[in-house]
Amino acid sequence: MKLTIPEKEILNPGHLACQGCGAALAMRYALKALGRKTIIVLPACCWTVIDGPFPYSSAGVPLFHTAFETAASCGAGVNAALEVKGKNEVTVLSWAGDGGTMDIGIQALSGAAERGDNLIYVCYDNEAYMNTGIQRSSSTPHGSWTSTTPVKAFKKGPKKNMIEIMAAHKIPYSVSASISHPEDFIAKLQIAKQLKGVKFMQILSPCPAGWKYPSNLTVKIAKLAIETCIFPLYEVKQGRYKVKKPANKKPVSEYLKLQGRFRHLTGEEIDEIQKNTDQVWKELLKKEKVFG
Ligand SMILES: Cc1ncc(C[n+]2csc(CCOP(=O)(O)OP(=O)(O)O)c2C)c(N)n1
Ligand code: SF4
Repeated sequence: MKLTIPEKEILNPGHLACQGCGAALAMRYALKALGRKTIIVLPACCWTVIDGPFPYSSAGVPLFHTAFETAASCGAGVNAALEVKGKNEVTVLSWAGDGGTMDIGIQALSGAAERGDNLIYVCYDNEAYMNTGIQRSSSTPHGSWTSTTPVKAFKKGPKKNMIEIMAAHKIPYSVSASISHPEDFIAKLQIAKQLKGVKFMQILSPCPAGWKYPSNLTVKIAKLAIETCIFPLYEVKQGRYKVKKPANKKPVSEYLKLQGRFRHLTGEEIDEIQKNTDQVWKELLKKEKVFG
């Protein structure tokens, strides 16, 4: 059988992620897309642990551990140093969780985008601060349990829309991706590699520990997120929108019911989530029509 993604493995076995970790799969695919001439800049997050202790790094490429809020500025600095040395063939990949991106790292990321620094920034989105015990982030979706939004006071309000925030900076490429769609993910990173400036990508990375589901369901859940349009797959390239439409749009309940973090939701609350999802989806399709 011919593989549809690069065969070569760069991420080594023996990493320290939980079984079924979407973020580990995301990195495996990212390295297949970008190749060995990559330097990863990593702030505090689950991936700080996943890579393993020196000298047993699993990433298979140089990896710079930096402070929580500095993934973008540190990536920009590494890239500037590479440019001075004339090493233009090396890709800098800032790789951070949703907490390190949408909350604590947003200032550095906005600054890098405004300056036009050259880097690929991937936010692996597991929708909470997983590394320190499943605290809510601004990417936690409405209705979700977390350790800081317990069942009676579950997370209220939508996820922060980081793709639109980054697109508003007029960067060349702001996109979503999913570990359930590796060809799409890899193709998007290969496009990002060719463009100058900050290229932003948010990849949905299900987390069995934090989302409370059996570890064999990771890919299924990621796929359902796309099929229900609760996490739309789309790109904004040079201001132009392109949206992937599922063949059969499924009800959000199919996505929610597999995850313990949504177990407390009533039928009415699920209907509300469905209504909001449909509204956001409609708005996105409208943007594609006008700016496609
Ligand atoms: C300034 C600062 N505050 C808090 C911490 C503690 N800390 C380390 S990892 C982490 C959670 C990271 O969450 P996220 O970025 O979403 O990545 P994930 O753990 O989900 O992979 C926190 C709060 C820190 N290292 N630095
Ligand atoms: S807590 Fe979640 S994101 Fe972190 S390593 Fe485990 S499965 Fe992956």
